[in-house]
Amino acid sequence: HATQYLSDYRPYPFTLNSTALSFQLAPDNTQVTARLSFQPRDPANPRDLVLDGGKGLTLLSLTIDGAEPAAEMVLRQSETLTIRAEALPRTTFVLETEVQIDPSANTAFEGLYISGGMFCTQCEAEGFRHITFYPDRPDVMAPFDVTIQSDKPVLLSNGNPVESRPGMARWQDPWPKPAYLFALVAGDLVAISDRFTTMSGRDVALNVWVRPGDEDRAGFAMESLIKSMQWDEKVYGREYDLEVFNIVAVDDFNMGAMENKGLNIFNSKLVLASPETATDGDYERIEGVIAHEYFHNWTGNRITCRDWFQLCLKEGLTVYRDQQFTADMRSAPVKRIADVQTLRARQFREDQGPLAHAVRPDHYQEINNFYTATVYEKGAEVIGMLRQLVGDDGYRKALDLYFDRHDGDAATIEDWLKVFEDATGRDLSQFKRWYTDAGTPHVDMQESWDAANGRLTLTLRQHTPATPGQPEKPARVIPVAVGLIGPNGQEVGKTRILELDQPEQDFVFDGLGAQPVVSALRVFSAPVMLNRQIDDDMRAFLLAHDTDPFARWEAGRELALSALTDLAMGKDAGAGYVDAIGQLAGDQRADPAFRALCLNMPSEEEIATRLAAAGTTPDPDRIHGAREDLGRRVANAHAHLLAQIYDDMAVPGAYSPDAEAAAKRALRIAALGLLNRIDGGDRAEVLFGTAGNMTERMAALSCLIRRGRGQAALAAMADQFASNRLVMDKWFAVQPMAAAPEDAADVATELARRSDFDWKNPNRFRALLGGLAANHAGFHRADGKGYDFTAEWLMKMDRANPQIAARMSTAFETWSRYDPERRAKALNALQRIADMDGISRNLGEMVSRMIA
Ligand code: BAL
Ligand code: ZN
Repeated sequence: HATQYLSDYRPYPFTLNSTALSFQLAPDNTQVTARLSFQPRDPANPRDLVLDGGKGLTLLSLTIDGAEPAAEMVLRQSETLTIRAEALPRTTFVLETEVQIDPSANTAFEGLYISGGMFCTQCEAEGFRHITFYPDRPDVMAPFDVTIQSDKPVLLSNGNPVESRPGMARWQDPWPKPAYLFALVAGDLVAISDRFTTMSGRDVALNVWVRPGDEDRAGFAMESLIKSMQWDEKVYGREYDLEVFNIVAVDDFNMGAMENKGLNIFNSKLVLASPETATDGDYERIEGVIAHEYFHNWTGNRITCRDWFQLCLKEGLTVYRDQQFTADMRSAPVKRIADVQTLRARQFREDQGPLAHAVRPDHYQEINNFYTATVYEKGAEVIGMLRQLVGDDGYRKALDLYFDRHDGDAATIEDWLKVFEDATGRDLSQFKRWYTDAGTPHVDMQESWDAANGRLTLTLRQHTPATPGQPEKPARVIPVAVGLIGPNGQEVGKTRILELDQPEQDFVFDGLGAQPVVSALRVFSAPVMLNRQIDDDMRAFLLAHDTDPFARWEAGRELALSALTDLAMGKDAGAGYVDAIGQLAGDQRADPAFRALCLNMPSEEEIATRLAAAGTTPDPDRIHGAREDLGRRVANAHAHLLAQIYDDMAVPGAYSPDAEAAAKRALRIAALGLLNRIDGGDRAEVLFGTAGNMTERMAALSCLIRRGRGQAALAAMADQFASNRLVMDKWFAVQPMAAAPEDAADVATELARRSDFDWKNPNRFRALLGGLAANHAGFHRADGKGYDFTAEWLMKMDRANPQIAARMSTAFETWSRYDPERRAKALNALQRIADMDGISRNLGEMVSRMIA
């Protein structure tokens, strides 16, 4: 499979003035007519017209300005259609093609496909080429005019509706857009509707379209949309720009959701919610993803990407924006801590292994493999750093300039950095390394205290380990936010941002009366691993006194991680953590959400990542044992307090997904998880039977499974929710996830035999395989059963849906950090995948990178 390089970018030799599409929908025989008005960019230098077009397209007819070209002027290859320059006019011409496609055979869910009887599309990144022949690249933009003929009652596309009668609808999108933002939906749908008046007084019709019967679960999505529209006007000055905004929920969807212009398509799990079926986490994700897709209207659609190497231009920025939104809607410190946890669990893990890549990669085989935590989450972190370096005013000026200067453009990271340089005068050439260089920097901090002069010197050193293809990493500019806390627990001075831009640098703090405790990397000011000399007493001091909520949480985290890594290596540890966590748990002044975050111990995966970063081979079974042991000790030491918390945090009355009630439930569940280690599962059993919301029921179910007494609850849930796919996805996921490590792979194997393991549905597949992968010691079972089960299913899925197979193959991304026996078994499984006949470009690239 050919590798694409950023350095090979060339503009398309034609401009596309307009795109008119006409669809005659039928499940196995849809006809698509495309009328494309092209203009050669350089008439003096005639060029072939090369269009993308997948294997599934059958060309029925082709004309240029109404006439058929000679047969030898048209060349069909497996993924392209070329029309020779000799057959093309030197000025504007219209190419008209008619193709036939088979949506009912489309199990890859790229292009036009059918989900539950409804036609729908997914075109990002390169799905449009499976609909018709087209220059399927983000820098070719045109206004679209779309006619749909179908017997389905609801027919939707991008833009504004201009004509509609039974069996037919026509839509026009005046905003030039690339093909990846095209969408079409045709189905038997119902809407919940509302209206929004924009800041300049324009009236917008809002609809959330769902299957009949799901209307009562769509209200929260609509509320979230309206909040998003208000927020983007207030915070970024961005106004919506069409007469309608449609959201459609679809059961079979490869991604979470998609920002098609004016017609966002969502995985139904990110739209549908009711207290009986959705958890607090689901509600928060729905709010965040509705916002994310809406925010793309400006950061992604009005300003799009020149090429797919620039994916982080829209994704990093839009994630940054949705994180700000959630921080404003809920608790900013809690959101920040949660985002750091996600970053470490997914992105640090990615950066540590064979799949490490830059935020802006410079080569790929299959772009769908680069919708990663690095592009998205680290891409957002990079923007957070930029903001710290230029300040809030500088950030606002730069963003205003970005929207002014690049509206309507297909832009690059160079364009993005230039607006910051022009708006603030700051040179960002060194900062750009955050975009071009992969890997998580390690920052070492040393303190030296000069009592005679009241002077503290911090020596910071940076080093970034090699990543595939990038052996040497020059120093970057790293903003390290530092605060000082006096021995009495009082803050000394303000938080300072130290700009570390050399391999090693000293930073001096003068005029200090006594040696302070350093609070380092406040707000997690840079996505780095910080190593410092610090003992448990200092950590406990910071956990008690730090005024920066992130740093305070981090101190507790570090206490836990140092205890857990020591225990996993057979050392005696944990006494300091057990004491400190009891004090924090009982601190009534602290926000319940914050206390919950502190009570949740680091995951086994996180412990493994920490050990590997320190050069120790992680042993999954010992890590599991260490975590169980420490949890039991916390529960025994603070049984009374935890029981009190469990009782006090019960939220009376009707369920509400608001942040305050969710925080109480989070703390209650954290206490339950600890108590469950010493009460045999009795509390969980009561809670499962009485809880009026899915948040507590799922927590109780997970606890019961952990105690080996989940059977009755599982049966009851399957009975009650057999026809609710989203709840059954949770049911499939929780079993391998909460199973004892020695049972997890067998549990997954049994579940895969069930008739309702509808594996071609991406959510169901992700539930089962993701559930097993989330059970660290279960997936890495010493006999290789977890690896074999996963490999078999990846190979099966690859034949139906290569994107999903490739995405889920990341279960293996850390394989090389384990012991030789596990490594041999994992490699063997990966090798079997690599050797499979007809492996897709998606899975083929992932596996070859992992075993390189
Ligand atoms: N653009 C793909 C889905 C998302 O990031 O919004
Ligand atoms: Zn996005």
